[in-house]
Amino acid sequence: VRYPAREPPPGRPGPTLGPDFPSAPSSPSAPPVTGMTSTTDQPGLGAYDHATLEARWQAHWLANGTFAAKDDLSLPKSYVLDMFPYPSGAGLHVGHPLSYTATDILSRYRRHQLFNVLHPMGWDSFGLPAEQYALKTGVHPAETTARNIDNFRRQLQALGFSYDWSREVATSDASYYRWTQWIFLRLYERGLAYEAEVPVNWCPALGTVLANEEVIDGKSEVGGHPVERRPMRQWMLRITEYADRLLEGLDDLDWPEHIKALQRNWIGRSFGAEVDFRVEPAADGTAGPTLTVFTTRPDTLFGATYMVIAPEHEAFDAIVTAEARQACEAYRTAASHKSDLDRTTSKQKTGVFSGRYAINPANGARLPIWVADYVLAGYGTGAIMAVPGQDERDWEFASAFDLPIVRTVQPPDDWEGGAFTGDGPAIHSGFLDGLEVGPAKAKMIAWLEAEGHGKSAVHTKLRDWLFSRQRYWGEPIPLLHRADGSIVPVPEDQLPVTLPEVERFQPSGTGESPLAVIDAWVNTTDPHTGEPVRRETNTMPQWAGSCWYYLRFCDPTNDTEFLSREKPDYWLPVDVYIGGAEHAVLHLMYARFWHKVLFDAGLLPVDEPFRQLVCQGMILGEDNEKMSKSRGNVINPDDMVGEYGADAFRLYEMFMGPLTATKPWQTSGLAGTHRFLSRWWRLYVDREGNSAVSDAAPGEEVARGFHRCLDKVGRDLDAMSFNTAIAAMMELVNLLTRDVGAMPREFARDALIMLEPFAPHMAEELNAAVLGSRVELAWEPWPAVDESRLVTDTLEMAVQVNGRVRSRITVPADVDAAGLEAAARADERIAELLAGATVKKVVAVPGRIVNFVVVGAAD
Ligand code: ANZ
Repeated sequence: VRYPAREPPPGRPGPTLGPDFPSAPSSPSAPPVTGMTSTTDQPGLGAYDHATLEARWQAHWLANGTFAAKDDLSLPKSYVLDMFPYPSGAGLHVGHPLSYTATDILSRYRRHQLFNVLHPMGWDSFGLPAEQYALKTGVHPAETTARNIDNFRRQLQALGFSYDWSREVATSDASYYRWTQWIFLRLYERGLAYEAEVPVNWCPALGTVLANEEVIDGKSEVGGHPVERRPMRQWMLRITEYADRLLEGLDDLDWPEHIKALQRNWIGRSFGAEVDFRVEPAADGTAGPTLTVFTTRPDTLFGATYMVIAPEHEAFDAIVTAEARQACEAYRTAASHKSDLDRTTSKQKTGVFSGRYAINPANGARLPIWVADYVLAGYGTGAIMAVPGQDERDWEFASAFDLPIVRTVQPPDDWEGGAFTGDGPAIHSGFLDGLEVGPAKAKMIAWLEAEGHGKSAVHTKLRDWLFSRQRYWGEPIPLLHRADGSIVPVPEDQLPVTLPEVERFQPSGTGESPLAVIDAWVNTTDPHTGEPVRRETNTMPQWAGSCWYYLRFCDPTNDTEFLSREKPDYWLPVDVYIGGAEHAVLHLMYARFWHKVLFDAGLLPVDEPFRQLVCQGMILGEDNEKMSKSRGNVINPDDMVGEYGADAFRLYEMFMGPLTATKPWQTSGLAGTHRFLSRWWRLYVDREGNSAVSDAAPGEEVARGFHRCLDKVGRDLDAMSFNTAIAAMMELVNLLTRDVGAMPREFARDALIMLEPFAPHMAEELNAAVLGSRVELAWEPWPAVDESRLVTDTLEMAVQVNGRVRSRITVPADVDAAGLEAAARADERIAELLAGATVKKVVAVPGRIVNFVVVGAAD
């Protein structure tokens, strides 16, 4: 028995089905069960009528709160979470229900395993589109958002998802963002929120700051106006302080390796050295500054042939000569129009000579210093030693500007390429010559430190998180600015700081948030002194609300604390989190960061939020292309559910292929799962609309078929292999249809429990209407597998010792070599023969031969 039957959780409702539910037809003459068409003969009295029965069960589940998680915190728990959606105006597309069906099946399965399941849903409802729509139409974002949420909820409910709707939250509700603001204050008081001047995307023509996604090729998405980078006062979150913890925490998580790799990459910790270069004195004799570079390849120092500073480097003025100034400044302005991504990915290297030289500490060579934008101000020290022999970017630059190239690592003989970035012995490198890269690095670092020219260093790519937005539709940052420039947090008992009701969402024109011009909101009094203060007018990014929604689901209606103590102790961590790989970096990183901060503040029991992560694949259009309005290949789930039913739709989405695979939609496949369900129905209901369940004892083949299927479905659910589980149920239906043409009563109810996670409406309907059960299946225990029925066919084999047959054994037909040898050794007669002998060799080929070659065998 794979699933020990447990007592049902205490406090479970007893029989729950009301009088509006069909009862069992007691005999073939009983009136036909409802939910079936009964007026015509075609498609047949008692045909599967998905629309009626799905609507009835959905209404029942909602009215009864069937899937509400229990408050009994002594039960074993399972927290199954979806990435909650942004409620867009377009409604659900078929990609959403892919992961939602997977989590729903898991949740239902876990309930059958008698876990107390938390399966919640909510809305990531702050965000740009609602605000952009408001700008165009004047409709308040709150209004559009509420409408979209209603539509999303309706669509999800029409798919029969077993969410605990009593826990629904929306990040744009003041009752929710009150606590988002409260968490911000925790970050602020821990010194993790600070103000800084940071470049933003400023569009002079629109008079507003744009989000990265509103900038396309350096122009505003709306109107195509030029966008420039301009420093503005911003709130930052010090995520870099958590870089090490965010890296280390990954090791123990049950997450896809490629997602972990993306996170590691994003954090980007590099080991190397900082090297100091003396810049030659200026023409007038003033001493030159010291230029410090960060390099991951200190072993290549002898190959440095020029240097580069980022255009924004702080020593720009001290280095650039009078003659070069004009060209360098023009270059710097041009660079301010480019994004970091453009700067680092462009193959076309650009730059301007600064007019100055620095001295290579290893060999005294004079290195020209260039200003070039492929070096970023925000990484390392903002300056590099360029080693074109070993670095591709430097090779491209040196080739473009005719700078010398010296190889300091010996490439293989057949090497024809440019920069050689691989391993090999050092050459042209003085005291490093002959050493491989690793030892050469170590030796160079020791030399730099001994000579006072540098030190070993670690740098991290991760930058602090730019946390403020100049937007209306977001959480106001709960801080107050005093006239003297100091900042006071809004006292906790004055949270939430709600958004003011306004009619206009136009940008302020100054780059500040639209909130900045609402004087009645901005001007308020200091809670401590009563003096006038100004509210912070920046709002939080959309990421803020999604950083902690999974926490709020543990205790969603608590209005005295962000969470009680015992609820997160019980529910955390999330056991399974399913969502799109597009969130691999930002959302998952930010949520982990907040989680760790709250953990450090003693507010949470565990320091990682999501134990297991699964990323679903993408659903393409029938033409194998990404679904998009412009291609006209978008499938609307409402249409599909209307025609084939929610159960068939759910089955199809899971049957398309492995959850994590990308696969094309095919409506014909949906027709196929609908046909499968109709055949399943026919095993319970005959063409007259009466029960088809057979009281005859099932034959051995049928019994084996059922238990094998049940066993496989359980194993596949454990492995989230939904498509193969469905395939097994299809085989079972084939077997039953062929052999019996009916469902044997012995398995009738268990088969419905097995089907319920996948096609819950039909399973519940057949249980109530045909089997006459007054207890719904939702929380019933998963049926026990009869192991004795799992044994596959057997095989009789002769066992030889030194080539003579000595015994015969019976083994499972699918035995492997090791199993075969073990079975042979376990045979009494063989064991006796081997006892006094030394086995020299064993030949074991299942189905062919098993022979022990021994010396000193007793006969
Ligand atoms: C010399 C060198 C020789 C380098 C060589 C690489 C290979 P990661 O691994 O990504 O950390 N670098 C340092 N600061 C930079 C900046 N602000 N903008 C652009 N590039 C910068 O990369 C570290 C390497 O990237 C550093 O090591 C430096 O080039 C460059 F054969 O120094 B290297």
